Amino acid sequence: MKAPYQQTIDELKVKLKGIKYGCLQEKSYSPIEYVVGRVKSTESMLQKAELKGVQIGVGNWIEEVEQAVKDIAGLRLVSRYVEDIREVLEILTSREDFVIEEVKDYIAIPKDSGYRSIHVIVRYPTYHGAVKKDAFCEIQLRTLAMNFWATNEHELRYKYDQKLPDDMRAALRRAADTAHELDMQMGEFRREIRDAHELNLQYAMSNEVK
Ligand code: 0O2
Repeated sequence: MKAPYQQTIDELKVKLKGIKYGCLQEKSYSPIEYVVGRVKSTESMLQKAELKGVQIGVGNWIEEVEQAVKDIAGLRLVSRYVEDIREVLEILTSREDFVIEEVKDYIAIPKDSGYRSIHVIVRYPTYHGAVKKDAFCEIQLRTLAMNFWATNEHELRYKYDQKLPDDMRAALRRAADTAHELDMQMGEFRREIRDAHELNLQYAMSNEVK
């Protein structure tokens, strides 16, 4: 049952890396720093399906699991700047090799935990054996700072069996806001560098004309 999802990850990883290398070739900069992917563990998949009301082992339960859990296939695109994430989202929206089902913008409205990211749920056609199968895949778009926070918070949550103590939850929320401030500051520095670079170019060109 998981094979088409592994294939989805393998194929989309190559395609999304194509965005990175194409941009690097074209303008010596890529809005994607790196791409990672995984197929969800069976345990985590069944747990999530049960939370969403699927009765495991009853009726058409495998199909129900696949409908309920949209991140059996999961890819993550990590960028340097929030601006880059918006650019990547635009590129994904223009693609014709998958259909975007839903976009969840947890940067505009962060989760209560402080989690920030953009999730793009896509439907991707795989050809497995002689059969065509549309597989859902969740593509998470994060900055390096968002990913640093989320990776640590995820690990802590598992350590505490999903029940983080209140003081730790509050501290993690503050840390998420700090990571967001850092993203904003870095974005500002980048704009300043870009403006200075453009001024230099204009100055050099005006001197050439003289
Ligand atoms: P894992 O281990 O990453 O696979 P919904 O379908 O909207 O009812 P769902 O399916 O939970 O809700 O989707 P959502 O909210 O978009 O979250 C899916 C994934 O986003 C999670 O997968 C995490 O990877 C990540 N995520 C969401 N919220 C948080 C958060 O508060 N902290 C961290 N660190 N990650 C988060 P799973 O299933 O948790 O597990």
